[in-house]
Amino acid sequence: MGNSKSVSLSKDLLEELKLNTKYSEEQLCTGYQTFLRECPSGRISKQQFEAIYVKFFPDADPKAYARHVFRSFDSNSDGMLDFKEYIMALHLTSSGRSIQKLEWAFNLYDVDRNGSITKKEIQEIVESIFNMISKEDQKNLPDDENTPEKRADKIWDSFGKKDNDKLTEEEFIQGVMDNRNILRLVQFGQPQKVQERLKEMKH
Ligand SMILES: [Ca+2]
Repeated sequence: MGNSKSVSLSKDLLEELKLNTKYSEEQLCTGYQTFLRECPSGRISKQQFEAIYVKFFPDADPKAYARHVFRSFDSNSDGMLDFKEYIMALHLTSSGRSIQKLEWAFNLYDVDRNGSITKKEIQEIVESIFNMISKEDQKNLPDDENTPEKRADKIWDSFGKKDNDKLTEEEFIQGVMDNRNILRLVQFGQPQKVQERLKEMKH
């Protein structure tokens, strides 16, 4: 097998990822081997990234959400993520309210990347989150948040904003820190399925 040289993660990158994520050295190293097997170029394309979501949400339509997540990590907009960005995506999309996760959530909602969030941007992301929830699960949502419109209204009201106002990053992070209910509304509540992807990489 002439081409079987194993490529390992550089020590610097490994240390950086261990420091900034919840993943162990073993998970990161085996994850890297699996990543290289599936993406031999060392980078994952938007289409491959979407395919992961499609695989884990067969009952829903996760493509729009996957595209938004991808956009929020593709800082130079070249349509590719490297291993570091990919791992950060897995890490930051899991629920929690560390500053790092909230900064990412702000970037997710700032669709046009102009540094503030409008109500329309909230609606766009909330709609993509709704597409991830199966019709069956949507039936169990409370009355005032069981459509994308209602949920976006509720979020916008919780921030104390009027329709044409804008939300800065500081206001967004402060609002979510102060109010667990906003956190629940802005996050996608089922990241476990995507997280399973990394566990799979253990083999
Ligand atoms: Ca914006």
